[in-house]
Amino acid sequence: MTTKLTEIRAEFEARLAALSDLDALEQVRIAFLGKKGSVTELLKDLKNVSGEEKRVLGQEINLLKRECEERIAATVQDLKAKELERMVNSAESYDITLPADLSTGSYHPITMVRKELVQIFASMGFIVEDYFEVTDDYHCFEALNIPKNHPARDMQDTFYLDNGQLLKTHTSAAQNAIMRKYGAPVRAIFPGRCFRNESIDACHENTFFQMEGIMIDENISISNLIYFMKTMLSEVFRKDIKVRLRPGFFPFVEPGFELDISCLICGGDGCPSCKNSGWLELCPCGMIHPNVLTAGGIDTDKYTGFAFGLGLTRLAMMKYGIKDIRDLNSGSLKTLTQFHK
Ligand code: FA5
Repeated sequence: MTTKLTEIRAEFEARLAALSDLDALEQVRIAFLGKKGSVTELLKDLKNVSGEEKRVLGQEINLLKRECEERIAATVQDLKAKELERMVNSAESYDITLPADLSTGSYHPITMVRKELVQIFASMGFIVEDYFEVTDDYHCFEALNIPKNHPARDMQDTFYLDNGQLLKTHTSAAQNAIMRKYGAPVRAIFPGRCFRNESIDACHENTFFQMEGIMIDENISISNLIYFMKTMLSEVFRKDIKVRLRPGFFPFVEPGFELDISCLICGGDGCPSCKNSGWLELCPCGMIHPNVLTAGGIDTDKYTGFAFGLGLTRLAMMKYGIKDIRDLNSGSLKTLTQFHK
């Protein structure tokens, strides 16, 4: 058996020295250490030996097995390093002078409407701000005149973190921070991702986008609000669309409105995308409540302002004729790339 052991060791070294890739190395591993490999067979044959001889041989075979394993692991590293070197030095390396392949990748429909809206509002003097997705109770509710236990909280259940923070339910959560950052006068929009713990259907998602806007200055009135909403909608849709403005309650505005558009999927007849009403709630808005201005450090004797919270995801649905909101979070390239211009 000792002679056999020496022969196997020599054969293993010879085969290792002759191979040049990982596939061949795997074959060597199977031939020596696999279920029916020669080293494994040696170990099985030990059962036919007894006493002191069995102990000594057992140690020698296990030593050979360990040697083979270590030699294989080292050869793997060696082969990988050689392959890398070959790729770096060969024609497979990048030619950075080649033109970019612009066919790969496209903007998500929500990104496309967001970019368009940013352009529209920037041209009207609005600054564009960003805000966190994780915030706290104060910014999401209390600073917006929604104290604890206020019934309006029922409309916006969210996801709470162990540290007491929460995922923002609406972009209005940024109002206070923006008022404090810029003071008055200010015109700002702030698009962002929102989260709600609610059942999803063709027009409701648990993760969706809104775009908030505020304008605070001397003598701002509902006429200014209506002007900006009309301008925004006509620029986004570039066609006449039916709009209705009706009273709406939000504790952070007074008066408050719901701005709905006639559903562009069914033409107003009613379908799952508009909950069969023919209308889609798109952009609630109103005059900022004095309590909210005060919380943001704004002098309410001098300044008034309006705010709106546009449903960006729903706007993308209407603009691109997407019947089911869930398609927008689907990650399906087949669905999402077809809107790219
Ligand atoms: C709000 O979130 C208020 N913060 C809006 C606001 C801002 C009012 C400033 C007044 C002044 P509401 O919950 O209605 O309101 O949501 C606003 C819009 O976001 C809706 O009209 C709708 O277009 C969109 N939206 C709301 N919930 C969802 C949802 N689950 N999935 C998709 N879009 C939604």
